[in-house]
Amino acid sequence: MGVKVIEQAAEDIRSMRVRGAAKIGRHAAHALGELPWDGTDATLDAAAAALKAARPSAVSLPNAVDFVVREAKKGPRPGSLRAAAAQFERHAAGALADIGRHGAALVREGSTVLTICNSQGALAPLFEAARAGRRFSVIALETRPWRQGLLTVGQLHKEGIDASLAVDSAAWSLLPECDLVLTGADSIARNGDVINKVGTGGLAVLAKARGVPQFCCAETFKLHPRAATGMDVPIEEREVAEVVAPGEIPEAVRVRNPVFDVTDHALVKGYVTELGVLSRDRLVESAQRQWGWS
Ligand code: RUB
Repeated sequence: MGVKVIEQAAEDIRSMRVRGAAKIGRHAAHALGELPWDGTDATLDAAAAALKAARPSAVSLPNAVDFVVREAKKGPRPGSLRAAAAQFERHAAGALADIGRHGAALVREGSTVLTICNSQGALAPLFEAARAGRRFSVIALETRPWRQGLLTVGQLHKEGIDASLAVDSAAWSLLPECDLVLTGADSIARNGDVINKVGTGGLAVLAKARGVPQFCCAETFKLHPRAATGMDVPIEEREVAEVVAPGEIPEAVRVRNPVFDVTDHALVKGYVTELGVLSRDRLVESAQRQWGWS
């Protein structure tokens, strides 16, 4: 049973039944909290390693796991594990609410916001601005191949926000109608480069060329303590079947399916975090202080 709860959580993350960087961090933390721990380092370290191996690009996963393991080992065993997991989960929920609060000021009355993929971090300011009574529109890019944009428009519609869906390649044509781009992050390197759903980096280039500011909305536990630049973060490449059905193209043709990309920090106007809307220097410094990284 002990290992089963970890194996199930790892499979949920690998299969994308649970997806989105913050959610996978929270899911892993929760699973650790459920582990009937015998109090030994070896059991906890094995569970942590299994969870961390589930997906490679979102540092929220190892950051969440490492936090829970570190705190659990400090406390009275084995009860400290559940408490550490709950602490991370509480922090993550609070951080998302704070991102909403800080980011809402960027969403102006009558404006149009473009977003990509399905990021709870990017949605939080939109929900908060709508709750404050502001009216605005959101365009969500479809986000091939998983089409997470459909989830985004569904969530926006439920909150009463005017939402449109567009294919990814329409970004250039639609950006002149937009005032702001909000994206999430799976990881943020120490130089401020953002690793997020594939298409985000190209969108940033287009937004810059169109003069539309792009902000990255992310909890500080998305900062990658070991990545100097975005190039140090492994980019997950997933199965062919996510892109084409069997028989749709000749078998000899290779299919590439990198699911994240790197946005150059120079293209990011600011980072909307639980600590406020930060410049990249403040982001790194604040995240290091918050999580005790050197
Ligand atoms: C999701 C994705 C999201 C970030 C941030 O990719 O790239 O933009 O994870 O999400 P996938 P959040 O669908 O492959 O997991 O702000 O919810 O943490």
